[in-house]
Amino acid sequence: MMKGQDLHALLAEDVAKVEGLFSVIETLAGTAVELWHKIQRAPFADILGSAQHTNVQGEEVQKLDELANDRMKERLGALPAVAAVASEEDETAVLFHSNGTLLVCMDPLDGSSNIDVNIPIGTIFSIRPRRQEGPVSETEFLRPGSEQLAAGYFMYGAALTLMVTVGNGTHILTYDPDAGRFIAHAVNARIPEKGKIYSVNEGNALQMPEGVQRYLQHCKSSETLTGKPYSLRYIGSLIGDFHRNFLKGGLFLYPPTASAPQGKLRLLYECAPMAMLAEQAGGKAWTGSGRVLDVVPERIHQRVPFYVGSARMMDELKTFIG
Ligand code: AHM
Ligand code: MG
Repeated sequence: MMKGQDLHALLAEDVAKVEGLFSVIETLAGTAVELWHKIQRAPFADILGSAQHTNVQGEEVQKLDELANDRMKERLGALPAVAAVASEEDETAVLFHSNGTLLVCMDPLDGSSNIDVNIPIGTIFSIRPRRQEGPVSETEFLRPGSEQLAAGYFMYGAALTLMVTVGNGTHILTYDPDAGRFIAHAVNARIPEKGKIYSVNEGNALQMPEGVQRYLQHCKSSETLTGKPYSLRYIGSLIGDFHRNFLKGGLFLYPPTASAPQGKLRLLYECAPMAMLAEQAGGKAWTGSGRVLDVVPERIHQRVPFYVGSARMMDELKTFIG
């Protein structure tokens, strides 16, 4: 694996072990390029704004949420390897091929509230193996994130970035529009052991557990790992917040709150993929009571409290809420 390689060359050796795996990653990438182009033209193409209904989670669906979900499912469903897709936008898993061997979880367009303001949004994905043959059912998704074969996200920002792991390191690629390919520029990327950023919706602080509130006070003190107050950075787009912290070092928190006792973020297609990317880069991901990748989901849209980022900052957090 080397800098400058395209997606296929970069992952070829690792994906060869699992039939159909690369076809899924390649299809996600092709659809992401299509969506990125659409997003750049969104203001003229009548795809900004609300679709005028709510999803299964009671959240307002944006037109781009729908477009991303439909295109991803159309293209994934055409692959024989894909048995089923669990999407944030669909109440139940969409079942495709009973001979398929792979399950895909996705948040087709994360950060919807930032669509209209041109702040990075993205697609998060997780690919899991099936553990049985024959007719596929939604319960097959209820397995821990430690079983993920691959995870990652596409970030639709000024550039189209892909962060991906297939269980052998985390890699960062950027789409080169001239070459029409994703090119690797950070192979086996590492999250700095510590940084100076904490990211949280601090407006909810008074609703958070007491230990988290004490940690947030600590972040503002000179007792931190840097000996100075940390900087608060939060844009409310998980991919953007995670990506910045991954590169610079930092900790992202979405704790439980009085109104959302399990936090807001969903295990299968938000937390577990981010946790795998972080762990593969030397970072840590925690629910407040255990490793994110060990949680066995009970429902496909299950939420978990989520803490992810630099290893030493996570250890520091654990002294407050462990
Ligand atoms: P979405 O999937 O409906 O877009 O919601 C997920 C987003 C994340 O990207 C982000 O981390 C979080 O919601 C922000 O939530 P809040 O506005 O409560 O801070
Ligand atoms: Mg989301």
